[in-house]
This record gives sequence, C-alpha cells and structure tokens, in this order.
Amino acid sequence: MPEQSNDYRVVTFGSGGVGKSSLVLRFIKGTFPTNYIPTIEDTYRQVITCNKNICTLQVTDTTGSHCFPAMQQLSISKGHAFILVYSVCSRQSLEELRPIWQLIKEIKGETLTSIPVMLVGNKIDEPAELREVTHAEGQAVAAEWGVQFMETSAKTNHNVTELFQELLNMEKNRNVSLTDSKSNKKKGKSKKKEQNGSAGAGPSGEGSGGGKEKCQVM
Ligand SMILES: Nc1nc2c(ncn2[C@@H]2O[C@H](COP(=O)(O)OP(=O)(O)O)[C@@H](O)[C@H]2O)c(=O)[nH]1
Ligand SMILES: [Mg+2]
Repeated sequence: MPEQSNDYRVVTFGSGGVGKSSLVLRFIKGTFPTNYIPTIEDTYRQVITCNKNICTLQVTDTTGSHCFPAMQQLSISKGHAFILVYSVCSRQSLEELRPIWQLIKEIKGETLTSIPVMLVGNKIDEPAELREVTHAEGQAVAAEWGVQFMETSAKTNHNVTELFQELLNMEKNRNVSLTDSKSNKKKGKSKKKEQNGSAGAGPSGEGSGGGKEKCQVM
C-alpha cells in the first residue's frame, strides 16, 4: 500500500486500561466512550494544516498488548511521533512504559532526537487518594528520558487537544509537499484497520531541510 507523504503518523502506547483509546476518541470524535470495544490496532484520521496546507494526522491506537511484537515494531518504525500513556492511578502502568520506550530508542536510533515524544499521565480527574504517581514524578521520568510531559483527563477533556497540539509543535523538520491534495480535501474522520503491507515505510526520513513547520489542529 503506497504511503501518503503528507500523512503525519502519531502512535499511542501504554498498558491496557490507561485511557489510550479514550484520549484518541476524545480528540478525534470529541466523545468519551463508556463501552469502547478494544481491537488490536485502529487508526484514526484528522485533517490538520501544515504551513497552511492540508495534511492528514493519523493517530494509531494500539492495544498495549505485548502479544503482537511485530505490529508494535511496525508501528514504531512507521511513526513520526509518539504518545506514551500511563494512568496517574497506576505506578505499574508508568513502569510498563519503560520497555516500550527502550524499543522506540532501539528502532529509531539516531533519529530519535528529532522525534516528538510526549509522556502522558492520564486520569487526573480521579480522586487524589487514588493517585499513585505525582506530577513531579511523571515529570522526572520524562526528564530522564528527554521527552515532554503532560497530564490529561480524557474524561473531563483536560489537556487533550493541547496534547496533540504540543506534539505537533515539537515537530521540527517536517517538510510537507502537497502534490496531490484531492484525496485529502474531504474533511472528516475515517477509521481503518492498519494493514501489514507497508513494508519499506521507514521513519520520517522525508523533510530534512527547511525551517520549522507550523502544524495546527483544525
Ligand atoms: N476517570 C477516568 N477514566 C478514564 C479516563 N480515560 C479512560 N478512562 C477509563 O479507563 C478505562 C480504560 O480506557 P481505555 O481508553 O479503553 O484504555 P486503553 O486500554 O488504554 O485504550 C475505561 O473504563 C475508560 O472509561 C480518564 O481520563 N479518567
Ligand atoms: Mg484501547
């Protein structure tokens, strides 16, 4: 399947139950589903602008399961930016991000420094007594990894749009060329299963020259 060069691929990772799907659905559909049925991996699309051009933001919602390592690796190698989600009510969910971060580092190698990564502590709406990871602790882990940090609530819609906006703001060397805009004119959200046939889709090698491009959520 040919890749669209103006797709910007964001991948979410995190243990089951931390709220990855809720964050993505909150952002894409503006809803907080109470009975979302998990699938292996879903990709959602949102139209965004890059330097006043239209491009597609693809958000891949992974299961967080380690049962599909090949899919996990493919998602990492195809991803342009990553959202690593834990629940502030589960210290274990933060610890479980470490091997994923390790894998991202291994797969991205030297290109990692130019890749936007956000560590996200979700569910901050939960009562204080349920909190297991403080804001400062989350921030410390992010600093240790050299990534950005944010706390969110998919339930109350706190910092959700900001999360995606910040992630796009971190993109430093995106060079989008809109040669064929027809397929992207349609504003909307389509959902598709990721196919496994995108071999050769490497990390974002495209676009090394030029200044910082402003990407904005529409
Ligand atoms: N209180 C609260 N619950 C949340 C939040 N985000 C997700 N949840 C709940 O946590 C559970 C798991 O969410 P889900 O998005 O399926 O997690 P995923 O497995 O990481 O995709 C569901 O019951 C959600 O309703 C949040 O910000 N606050
Ligand atoms: Mg999910």
